Amino acid sequence: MAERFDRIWHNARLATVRGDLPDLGVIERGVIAAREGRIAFAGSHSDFPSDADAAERIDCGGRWITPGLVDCHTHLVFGGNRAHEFELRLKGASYEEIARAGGGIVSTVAATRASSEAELVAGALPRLDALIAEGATTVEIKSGYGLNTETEMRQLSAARSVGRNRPVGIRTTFLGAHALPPEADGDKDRYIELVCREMLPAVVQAGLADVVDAFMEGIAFSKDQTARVFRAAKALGLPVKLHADQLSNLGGAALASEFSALSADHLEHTDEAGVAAMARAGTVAVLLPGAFYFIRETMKPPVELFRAHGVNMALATDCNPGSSPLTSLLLAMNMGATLFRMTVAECLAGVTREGARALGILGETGTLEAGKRCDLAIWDIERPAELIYRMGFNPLHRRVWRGR
Ligand code: DI6
Ligand code: FE
Repeated sequence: MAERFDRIWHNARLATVRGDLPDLGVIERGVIAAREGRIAFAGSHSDFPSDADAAERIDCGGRWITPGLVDCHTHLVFGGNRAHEFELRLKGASYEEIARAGGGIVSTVAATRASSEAELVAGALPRLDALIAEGATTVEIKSGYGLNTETEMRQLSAARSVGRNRPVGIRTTFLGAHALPPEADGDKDRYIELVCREMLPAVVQAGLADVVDAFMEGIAFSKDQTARVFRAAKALGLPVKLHADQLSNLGGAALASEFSALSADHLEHTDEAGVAAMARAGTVAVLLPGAFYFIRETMKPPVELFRAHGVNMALATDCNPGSSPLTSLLLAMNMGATLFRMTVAECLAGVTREGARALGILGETGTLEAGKRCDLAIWDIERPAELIYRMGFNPLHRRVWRGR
């Protein structure tokens, strides 16, 4: 009996991004076959059964297929925006002056607290649509603009809701330890207590978070405070990740590794000891060139050291209203190459396989392999480098999410 599939894509070139194949794991005359939303076959035309049967056959006309893209670090759900603050900064105002005048992260917290869940969803959908239009099939969304139990939960609930409104996989991350809310009166320890004792258990109880994140930085939380959040997360059975060493080297990469974090993110100021710790723990380095560009950072993440120590690198948008109002993974790849000197293969793996690894879902998506969800991006290009080299151009032909 001929093998039966729901859908077959043939006459395609595959960049499988499989970890066991060199570079992009290219298969020149490739076929993908899907059954019940999963990849049943991804390989060479010559290995595909010639009598295979399918409800639908799609001739890709020689186009390239990559895994659907994964944006593994976003703050996509928030109230308002900070365009006005951007204008003030262009006129010479400093970040501090703006913060003192009620701007900065606190203004986004105020706008988020003042937004209903429906308003948060309505604001986030156009940003999510921009990512989807470029082939994203999985997007991570963090809380962290509520900073009280009720609003953190509303933000996460809105994140889950945008996922029900669009054909895309959403992973949610609780980032209660993002900043100190104004009502905390400068008492960071007391706020962290609230995060660990009240917010985190409530969020977990409601099933609203897949992972726990924190912002470890001079302007945010200390190593000790971050460790308290991580211990609370581990006690509740959740994996962790960290905004680490973005503006200064406080040993964030090493702390994240101590807790076997899925990823440590930003990492502009990480030193070799931090990189070595990440390598030992298998923690992914999530690089965020949009934030590097937008805040005009000059310190680059230690890409050479990540390579030398065998630390996997992901790329993401860090979409947020303050430091990276970016909704393009294609542009994030271009910036990863241009600003950080990542190779084409590293950039593409960064928004597919490594993004999935950074979310702990590499078994489900991120490469073209039998058994994984059939999440594909089909591109009108002649070679994969085109995805990275052009700026502001979208060559997506079709996107496939779970086989459709
Ligand atoms: N790092 C950042 O760059 C953003 N958050 C973080 O942890 C800034 C967020 C904002 O300014 O709204
Ligand atoms: Fe971030």
